[in-house]
Parts: sequence; structure tokens; C-alpha cells
Amino acid sequence: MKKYSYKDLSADDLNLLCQRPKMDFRSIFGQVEPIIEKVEREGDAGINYYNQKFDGAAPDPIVINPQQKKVSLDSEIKQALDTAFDNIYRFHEAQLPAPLEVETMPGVQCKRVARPIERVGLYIPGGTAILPSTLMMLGIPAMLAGCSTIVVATPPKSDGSVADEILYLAKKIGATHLLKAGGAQAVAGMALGTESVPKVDKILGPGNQYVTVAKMMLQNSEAQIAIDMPAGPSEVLVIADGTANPAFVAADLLSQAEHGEDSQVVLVATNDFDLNICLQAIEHQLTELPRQEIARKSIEQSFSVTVNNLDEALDFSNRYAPEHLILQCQNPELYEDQIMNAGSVFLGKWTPESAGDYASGTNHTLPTYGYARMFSGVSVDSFLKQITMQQITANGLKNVGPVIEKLAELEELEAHKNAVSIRLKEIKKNI
Ligand code: HSO
Ligand code: ZN
Repeated sequence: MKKYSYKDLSADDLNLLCQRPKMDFRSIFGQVEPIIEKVEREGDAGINYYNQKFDGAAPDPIVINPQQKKVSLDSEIKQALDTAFDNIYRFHEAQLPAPLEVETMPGVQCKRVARPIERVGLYIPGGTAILPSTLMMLGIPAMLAGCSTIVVATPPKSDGSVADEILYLAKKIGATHLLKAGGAQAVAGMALGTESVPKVDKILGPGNQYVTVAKMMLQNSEAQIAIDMPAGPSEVLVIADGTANPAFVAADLLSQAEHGEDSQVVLVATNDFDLNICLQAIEHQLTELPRQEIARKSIEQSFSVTVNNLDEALDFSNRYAPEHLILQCQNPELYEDQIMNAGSVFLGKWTPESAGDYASGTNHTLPTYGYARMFSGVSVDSFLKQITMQQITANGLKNVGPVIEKLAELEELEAHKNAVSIRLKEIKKNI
């Protein structure tokens, strides 16, 4: 872990430290393009060609209706999933928008109503670990928003099956289709549609670089799909003061580091935090981790910044705009108002990031790579669009009409003006 001191860093140094490793998407474009083209040409067979090539299985059928499947789970796992599900459901249910209606002038009524994005695709990565938690984070808000077609895509195991936990949750969130495919081929299938995969309007969910590039390419194609947000490696920034427990700080840094060698881990600590004890704790805890190799590589590339006070710490954090921000300091709630850029924030020493990853209720699909400056994490809003409506009475048109006529005149759009004038004349005639 490299060590820096805030007071020695120039503005340029700070900017450099806040930059994430460059992602070379361009070289991947060339590999993803033929995958998209083959899926477009061959549909299901194209998807299964790449399933076989990358995951060693060509499931037949590739799409199943999870609602028709029976699943049995270990009772403790089921109970943990159900409790997490309930908490995530409760927090997201409260996000459903309230109706909005404003009379801007007498007789001029404006409304905004929310409607679900009808067809959505939820990408659940496979690879080194199954991620049922990600299915809850995407599926619960989709269900609450009222999406009518919910396609869950996840890579098949080598025997062509998917994990029981995924099947269980796909049923529970009301998924209509389970697509046994991963990678760019799954994204292409959902964006373009095939014989058995319905074309969707929006694709959400994390994935490797191939998944990310496929989402980016298809978003900019004729496929007409939206995506959730740009994605990079996951990140945590921990702010610690003298009251923080160094072993807890170490555990939080490692919980993010074990996600991948490229995970971004940052510690910002005041002078009275015992950095050396924390580094020793990292070493000690690392030796016990099954994913030690991955976590070690990530920690090696990580850094710490020593600051004089928590104001400096928050200034650095706002510049960095982390996906996860953990505040292990005295009275962390006093700093809430100072937090400007972060995906999700964890306040106080009893609040590990893992709580938000799994079960407290907040969403774990969050902006990375500095995008927390302008993107929000996934929420019920991600599955809705807002439609505005208005209704104007004759009296209302008398109030707002002259304003419209004047502005249309200014823009020299005579037909616009006339659409009002013709009505105002009619109103005059009738009085
Ligand atoms: N921390 C991850 C989410 C996750 N953690 C899933 C465990 N499972 C997002 O950066
Ligand atoms: Zn995590």
C-alpha cells in the first residue's frame, strides 16, 4: 500500500491519485463485435455457440420459465435470502414515487406520472462466485416498478444448469424468462431478441469488460436499448480517525479487495489513526482468506492518504467520488452534509460495507470509476420513466396563451402561435 500525505500533494497530484486505471475498451470492441453479429444473425444458436466456447455448455433450451420450476434450498440459506429480500424490498418500496400535480397558473394543470419500463434484462455475473445478492438488487426494484417482462441472464454451469439460489430468486422477483447465457452473447441476445429471448428495452447489471463493452456498443446501435450506468472495477474509500478500530478498517478494505485484482481500495486517515497496526491487521487477515491472492494484488496497488482533519478527508473523498464510502470516525453523522460524491455511504464502526452488499436494504449496484459524481446507484427509478401530462381549461388558455403567442413570435414559429390564437378567437366568440 503506497502512503501519501495530503499536505504534500499539489492539485495535480490529487487529480492523479483520484484517477482510476485506464480501461482499454477499444481493444475489446473488436472481440465483442463478431459476437453481437453472430447473435444477430443466428439467434439462439449464436448464443449457444459462445456458451459452448466460453462456459463449456450449450443448454437446451437456453431460456426457461423460472415460474414453472421447482427449487429446494438449504433452509438456512433460504431464511437468509428471505430476510435480505424483505429488507431490500422495504427500502425500495419506499422509493415508489408519489403522484405529482401542480396548477402552474389558474386553469393550467401539469402532472407527472411514472410508468414501468416494460421489458428489462438483468445480467447476473457467474464466474468465480454465484451472485444471488445481485439478483435481489436488480430484481426487487424491477418487480416493484411493475416491469412486465423480466429476463434474468446468467452463465450456465458446465452441466448446463444454473444455481438453485438464482432460480429461487428469479421466481421470487417474478422473472418471466431465465436466459442461461453470460458474456457479450447474453447482452446481445437481450438487446436484439432471438427466437426464445424477448428483446428488452433496458439492460442492467454488472459484468466483466466484455459485458460492459457489449452494453456500451448496443446502447449506441439501432437496438434501441438503455443501460444502467458505465461500469468499472469496484471501489471502497475508508475514512478513519483515532477512534477507529484498525482491525475493522482492515476488514472493510479487504472485503472490497477480494472482489478482484483490480478492485480500488483507498484509506484516508487522520494523524492519530494507527496506520501501522492497520497494515499489520491487513497482513494477518489476508493469510486467512481463501481469495488471498486476489485481495493481495488489489491491496498492493492501493494507497493511503494521511490528513490533518476530517474536513481534508472529506475533501479528498469528494474528489475521488468512491463507489462505497465508509466513515469510521467519531459522530460520523455530523459529516453527512459534506458528502457530495459517493455511491453509497456507511456511517460508524458498526456499519460494514458488507451490510449494504447483502442485507441491510440499500442497493449494491453503484457507480464506480468516478461516475458517482453524476450517476446514482440502481433504485426503483432505474426501472421507471416519467411521463408528463397537462390539461388546460379555456380560462387557463386565456392566462397562458398570450405568453405562448409572444414566445412563438420571438422564435418566428407562426404555426405554433396560431395553435393558440385560433383557440383564443373561439373563446372570445363564445362570450
Ligand atoms: N461490493 C459489490 C457487490 C457485492 N458484494 C456482491 C458481494 N456480493 C459491489 O461493488
Ligand atoms: Zn462486495
